[in-house]
Amino acid sequence: MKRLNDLESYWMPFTANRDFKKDPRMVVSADGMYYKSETGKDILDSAAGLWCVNAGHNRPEITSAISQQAATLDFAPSFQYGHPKAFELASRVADLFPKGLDHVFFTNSGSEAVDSTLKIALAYHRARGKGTKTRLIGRERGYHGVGFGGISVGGMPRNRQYFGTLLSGVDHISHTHLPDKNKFSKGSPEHGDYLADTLENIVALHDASTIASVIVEPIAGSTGVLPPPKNYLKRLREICDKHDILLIFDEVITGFGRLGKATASEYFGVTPDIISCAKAITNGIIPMGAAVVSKEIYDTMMDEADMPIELFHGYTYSGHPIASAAGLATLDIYRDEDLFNKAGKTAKYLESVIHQLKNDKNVIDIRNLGLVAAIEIAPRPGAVGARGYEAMKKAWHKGLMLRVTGDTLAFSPPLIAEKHDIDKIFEIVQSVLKDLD
Ligand code: PXG
Repeated sequence: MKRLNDLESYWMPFTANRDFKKDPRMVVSADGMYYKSETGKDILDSAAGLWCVNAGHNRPEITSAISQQAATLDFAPSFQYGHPKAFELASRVADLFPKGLDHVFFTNSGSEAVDSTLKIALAYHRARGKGTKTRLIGRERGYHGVGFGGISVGGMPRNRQYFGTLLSGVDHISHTHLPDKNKFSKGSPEHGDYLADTLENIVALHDASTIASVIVEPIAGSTGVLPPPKNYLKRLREICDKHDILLIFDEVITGFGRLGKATASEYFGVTPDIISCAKAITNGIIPMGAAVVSKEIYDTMMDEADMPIELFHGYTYSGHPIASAAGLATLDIYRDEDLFNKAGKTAKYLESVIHQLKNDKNVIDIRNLGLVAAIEIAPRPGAVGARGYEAMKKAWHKGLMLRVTGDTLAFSPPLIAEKHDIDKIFEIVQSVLKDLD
């Protein structure tokens, strides 16, 4: 007979299930910069949960907005009916995002946001009489969630290789990781802007008349924190303009302050045609994502697409009332506490602290931009990822929640982090590195 709650029933996502269940890392509460483990231990959060709790944990403003909303309007059908908070949140997001990106399509996750951007790109070209523009271009080492659209344009082999033939008509530009030239760069590396030109090769191969869009993360996160080379994104924008290709920035990680501005687009001064976002839009408290599109795209769809429904796409929970209430309360906190600017300042401190680990055991590269940073450690011969995985487990036992991807330790602390929190994170990391063979 099955025992209740023996940990077996839950199939955990992107997790070594068998190993976890032998020695679970279970959290039961959270406040500010800290989680509390099942055994009552404080666990410092160096990852804002999974890059989403930007205002820190347990914000009473958000929890009370949620409970009030739940008691007032628990659910509203998202198709053909509306409720005010979704409209209000859309206006607030449009206001924060770059000028010209002013229409918001709500989803429930980053993966759905990404797939929505791709579908909108295709529908837009078709609506404007350019229905041959159907190819979707991504980038090697890109992470765009786990939907079939996202893994097709994504470029992380293990996220693709088990899942069949994926979408057809997809191609990838080159990744931007040049460790030989750019090792231990602070911020955007010097070398590699020319890699944007690999889009020209793809245009030469397929012809621009068949290409709908290019999607990139402004700074690649899950693949190991790869800030874009200086001038790279501008160059990519120029090539897209030249060939009438939509540029999509996947800002699921960078949206809402991670680089010290509302968006990475604003930080880099490069405006795409569509942005996907999620995570910190509600401070991670409740699932929500969005595709934020240009006026040109929205107006074209309104004027040229089918009547009366212009886009045959949407989710039961698009713009859910409780997520919308959480989003509004979250954006109030970001504004009232000036958290994006605070993050920009803390980023400088983080940069100075993390690069002091340059000569620590096994460290082969350090990368950072905004409140995103990474330490890459040498893989064990024949066991890529093993050392990183052990680092994560050791960090847990020393009171630190640490994200690892392969042998890269990735840091994305909540934007409320103070200098002493950054110091503590890297004290623990240093002691973990010492203990790793
Ligand atoms: N795009 C990007 C750029 C992401 O980083 C997604 C899409 C998908 O979002 P959802 O909400 O469907 O998971 C993401 C998600 C990590 C890590 O530590 C990163 C993500 C998720 C979980 C872990 O690298 N990013």
